[in-house]
Amino acid sequence: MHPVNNSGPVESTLKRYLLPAFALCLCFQFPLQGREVVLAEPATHFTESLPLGNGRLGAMLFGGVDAEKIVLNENGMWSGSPQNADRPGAAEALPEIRQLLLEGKNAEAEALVNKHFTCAGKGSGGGVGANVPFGCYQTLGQMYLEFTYPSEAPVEDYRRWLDLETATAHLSFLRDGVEYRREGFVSKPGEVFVYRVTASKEASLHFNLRLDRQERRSSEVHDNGDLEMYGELNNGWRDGRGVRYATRVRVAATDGTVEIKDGVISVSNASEVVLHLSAATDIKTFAGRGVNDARATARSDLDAQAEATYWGLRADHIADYRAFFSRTTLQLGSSPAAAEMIPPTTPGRLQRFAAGEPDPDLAALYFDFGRYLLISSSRPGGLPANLQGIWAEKIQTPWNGDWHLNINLQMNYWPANICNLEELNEPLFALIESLQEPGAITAQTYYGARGWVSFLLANPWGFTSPGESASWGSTVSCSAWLCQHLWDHYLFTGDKAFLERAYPIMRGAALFYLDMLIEEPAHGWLVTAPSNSPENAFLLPDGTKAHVCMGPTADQQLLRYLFDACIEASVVLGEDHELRQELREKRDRLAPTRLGPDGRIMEWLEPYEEADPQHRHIAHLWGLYPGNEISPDRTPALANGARASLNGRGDGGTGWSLAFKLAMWARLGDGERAHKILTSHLKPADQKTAKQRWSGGTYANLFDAHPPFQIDGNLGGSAAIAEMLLQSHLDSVKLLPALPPQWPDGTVSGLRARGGLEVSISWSKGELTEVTLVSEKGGEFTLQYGEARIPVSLQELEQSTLSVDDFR
Ligand code: FUC
Repeated sequence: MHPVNNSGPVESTLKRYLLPAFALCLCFQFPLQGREVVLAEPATHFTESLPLGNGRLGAMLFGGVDAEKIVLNENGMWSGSPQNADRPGAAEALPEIRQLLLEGKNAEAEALVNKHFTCAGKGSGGGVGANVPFGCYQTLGQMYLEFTYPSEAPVEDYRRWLDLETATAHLSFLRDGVEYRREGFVSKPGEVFVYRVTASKEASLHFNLRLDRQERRSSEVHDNGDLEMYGELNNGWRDGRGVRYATRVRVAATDGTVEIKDGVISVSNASEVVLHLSAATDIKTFAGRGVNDARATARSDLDAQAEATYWGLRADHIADYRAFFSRTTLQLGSSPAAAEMIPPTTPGRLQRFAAGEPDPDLAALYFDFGRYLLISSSRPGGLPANLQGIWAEKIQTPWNGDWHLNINLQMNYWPANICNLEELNEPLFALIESLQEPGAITAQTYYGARGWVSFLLANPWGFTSPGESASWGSTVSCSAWLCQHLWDHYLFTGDKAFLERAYPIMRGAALFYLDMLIEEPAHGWLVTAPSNSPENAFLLPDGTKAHVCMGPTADQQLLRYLFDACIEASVVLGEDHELRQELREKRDRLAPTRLGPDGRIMEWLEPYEEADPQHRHIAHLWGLYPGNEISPDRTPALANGARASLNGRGDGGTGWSLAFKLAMWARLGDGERAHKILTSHLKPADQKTAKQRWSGGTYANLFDAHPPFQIDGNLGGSAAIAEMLLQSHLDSVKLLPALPPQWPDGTVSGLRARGGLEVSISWSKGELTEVTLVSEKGGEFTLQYGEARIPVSLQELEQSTLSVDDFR
């Protein structure tokens, strides 16, 4: 065993503080960069607003001087309702579909899938489902504050910023010598949005406040001065009676005069106003939480804070938030571009970075912004972060703001474990759990199979049926992909109690695939059928375009992972001896990942030509990331194939596609190429011109552009940056596996590696200087830096520091 500098066990209560403290020491080496998203103008669009959230309740602040618009969100704002969308008798079509596939008649098979093997009813409504039973995640509404000022003098020193260290949004400006300030946060402990407006001179604040929503709203002014807006969303059926919501705002403190008339709260002659806003819906979350009476809850949430002071609420909020945020820090050195700019606005930095000016700290800011977004949009007991997290400005959110299961939802949760935010997985796990029951009916109806399955679309109403079009809705491996998160969480945490909960879900998913696999004639391999390779089309030898196929590579990799995971889990838990044999036998017969004649990874069982060679989806490289069957270390030929595939697909793409490519280049150990993709990922996206193009980029407020805004690219981006610094998907903990030359000096603290390790690394001139490990449960680990591998043995809660010399 290599000698290491063990500093002995640490108290578990101290553990959470130890690594941030370590990081703080290193900040003397690298001056701490502010963690702020900064803008110098009011927002004209929500992609310039400052988003706040406590996982459930959200707000986006626009910062207008005369009119402040705050878009409100609550993550239960879902139209739609439960429905049975499984197509009766679908299984009768299965033999013919399969026969056509076996005969190579994919286009004919696809026609049958479209006719008999899609969902019944309107499905997602073509992604525009606000008024069909599938439903749509939608905005709660808007709060407007319309100000009048004692002076019309010009506005000076306007600045607004989102402080990621405290999850607070700020705005300040001067007018006629008076300093006006606004500050807001959404408190998890207090379950309210708190907004404070001040002026440095007495009696200078005057505004009217109102609530609004595009549809389905009623308002009421209450005797105690509260303003309430409430309503009922469309359930998608004739009676239209769906989720009920309410939001309520109260002037909690002011030294001014408050009047309420005609649905408007008027505040005048104040120097300080504190507002509290609550919101509730009567939806039930997958964790079984929810309220029966949204209006009563909105009121009681405000009443519960009646005695709370602004500073008390603020302190509790910051403590709650920092318990997550401060677990990890990343410093990538100073940023000349940022330092020169006064004020250093975020859109300005994005522009200068795109123009080629180095700004390593921008990557660190982006990394932190993703962690911020996950903490603010996914909390235990709530619903999972959707396509826009919790932030939606319209009734009809793009793609219904739902949970897409062929990359998007999973990508949202990529940072959870590696970025030390493991509890935030809980809403995802609760969703997966909830899919078993409806998914078992889907499995039976379409395949006559045991177990459960879910296809691409998920909503709060238990939708597990295929989508309404074969081209995207027939991917059959989405539930396997979900299960990867269960097993990987166990690998990260070693939490056996969690595995006991997760294994039956994984097992149910595996049973479905065990029953539905068929043998393909050319090699006798077992393959899924029918399915497709996420959203890509291929050309048949006669030039016909088709999507539906058997055994797309993505499915095969996902099933191999799932079967392996179930085999291992059943060993850990000492269960299912017989099933394990069946899994082993069928696992070994799954079609392997292969190289095509052109040296790329084959996306399909046949070396078809892609209809769109630069298609954004790259799930046939899933085995490289987030899976682990392709790696430069163990399968160098396949890794070369993956490289060729990525080169073929090109370095462009939608936001999430760029994040995916970033993670893949990190896994290929190519820091320089990863940095190139990151540069594309961070290129400024223009709300006005980029709308129709699928070109990726980053908006002024750092929201990821698909376009439109889609949060997966943010969250996947953070995970991929972490993956450039630390990897643990094979048999070692790899330090700085894809460090780009643009980040010569830096520190990262509190990342997590599989096996319950917390890892902090510092480096200088592109070389590791020190690594500190804290082991949660103890164990044997192999640390790898470059080619050097050293074994490390740690006791429970033991901390150990190694220097670069230990690797020489
Ligand atoms: C899938 C992707 C799109 C988009 C949508 C929400 O359909 O192919 O790019 O991310 O989900």
